[in-house]
Amino acid sequence: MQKPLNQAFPDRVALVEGEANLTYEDLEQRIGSMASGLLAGSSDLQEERIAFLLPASADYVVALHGVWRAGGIAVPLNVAATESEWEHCLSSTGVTRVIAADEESASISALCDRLAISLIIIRDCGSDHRASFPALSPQRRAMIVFTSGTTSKPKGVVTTHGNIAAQIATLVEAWEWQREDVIPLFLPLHHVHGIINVLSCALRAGATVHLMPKLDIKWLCEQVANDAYSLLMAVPTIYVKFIDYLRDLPTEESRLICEGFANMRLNISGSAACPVEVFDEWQQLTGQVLLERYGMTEIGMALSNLYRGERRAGHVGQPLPGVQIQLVEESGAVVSREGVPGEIQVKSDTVFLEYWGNPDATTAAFVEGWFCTGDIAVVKDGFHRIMGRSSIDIIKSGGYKLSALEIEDKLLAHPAIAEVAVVGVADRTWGEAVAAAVVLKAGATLSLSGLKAWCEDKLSAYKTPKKLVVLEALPRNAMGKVVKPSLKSVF
Ligand code: MCA
Ligand code: AMP
Repeated sequence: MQKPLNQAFPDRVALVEGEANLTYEDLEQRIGSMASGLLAGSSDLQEERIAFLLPASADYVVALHGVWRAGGIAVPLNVAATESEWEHCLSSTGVTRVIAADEESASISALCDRLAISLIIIRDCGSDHRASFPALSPQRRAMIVFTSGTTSKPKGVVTTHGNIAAQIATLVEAWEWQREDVIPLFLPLHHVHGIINVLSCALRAGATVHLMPKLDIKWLCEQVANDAYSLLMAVPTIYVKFIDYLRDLPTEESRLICEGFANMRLNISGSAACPVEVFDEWQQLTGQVLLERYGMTEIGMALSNLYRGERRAGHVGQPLPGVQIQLVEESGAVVSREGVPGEIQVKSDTVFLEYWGNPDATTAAFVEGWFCTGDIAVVKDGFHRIMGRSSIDIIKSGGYKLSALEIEDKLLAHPAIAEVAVVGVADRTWGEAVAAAVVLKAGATLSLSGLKAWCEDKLSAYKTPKKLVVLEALPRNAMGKVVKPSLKSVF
């Protein structure tokens, strides 16, 4: 198993944060100090769950690798989540310590007190007394990332050190990561896209990551015009935002930025379907042929268009190195010819170990060793095309996977709402936008802005409905179940 941090080029810059540069050597030092501090005299954290609430920063990287090196399980938290969302992550995984930055610590300290979890400020974590670190087998649990699904509460996806090493290795090989690469990181660091595809691949390759706590299109474009980056990885929503920004600029300014994009070696899109119009517009503007790939929190990346070879619009390509894929029809038969749709099932070292504390869900997710993704695909000329998901209750908005059931659960507590059904409706920017159909209690009224304000401390902002319709009754079938496909047309 390869080490997650490249140690062959100590003098190279690993991280750029604002004006500060951290070399691989600096980073190594800080991680050693962090791991020693966390161990505090013990020899192995023995899979203790340690969460961290840190924006994209060198501190985040130090905490992640510090926990790993000391033998703990890293639980990265969404910095923009609400207290009840954090509570679920912390309680369901038995987290014992939370590492936070000064700024974030105030927002989580009451919760930590209530749950009897110790809250440590990152600058107080390190130790000058260098410990010896445990040897970590590939089977050891390394990380828990939360993913929404067909249950109302997100599930904790456990990956091992071996899974993570395999997820990184397949991408470093397929996309030819090099130590000369420079990549901006603006994606959230509580999901695989940001953690593995960008941060971890770069640090494995000895490349440089420019960390930014938030997406800033204008600033990024200025950097691109100066040829600051060789790689870009983003969700389709971000490409739409770039396109809109570039189209609004004076021609000469836009041309300079587009040239910067053209000079990069690779632009990748994933986490949600990239519409063909976005693929085409990006190529027209920048000359870059987007490389689209397909993945999931439970499996890392599984399918990808070729770095060297055809990249087909609207398709996610072929299995990555070391990843086995089969499509399975509803009957359970494995699809044996092109053009027949089936559920994507995956077998690979990249596939997660388990849902934390949820053996039933783990068992249900596998059939004969194959992980069942719930995504339906079809193959044409060897290229996979994603056709949809088996569950209408999963919504993909701006790359985030949202559970309609989780949102319904929260909205039902609203004093004006008697019944609610949430669906995702097609949206140019977000891919799918969260839309809520409600039946109100007698005499009650409700506006979209009122609903959004009420949701503020209950749901992360990106989960709150962008559309609201009030109905006399929800469309239901003979069994009394809401007919969600017909509801979509209401919006
Ligand atoms: C922000 N808003 C959103 C979303 N993001 N609404 C719906 N869906 C979203 N994804 C809303 C906010 O609530 C706010 O609403 C308004 O947009 C502005 O918020 P802001 O934070 O300023 O927006 P932004 O910075 O432009 O964020 C958009 C974003 C972000 C950068 C596209 O959503 C993002 O980082 N998405 C990527 C998520 C990701 O990495 N997913 C990977 C998971 P209001 O104005 O009403 O308050 S999938 C994965 O990991 C698998 C393995 C895979 O295949 O990659
Ligand atoms: P998550 O559970 O947040 O990791 O999201 C994984 C899901 O995102 C997959 O199961 C797919 O439904 C979707 N997804 C990821 N990449 C793509 C893609 N390129 N095209 C379509 N859907 C995608």
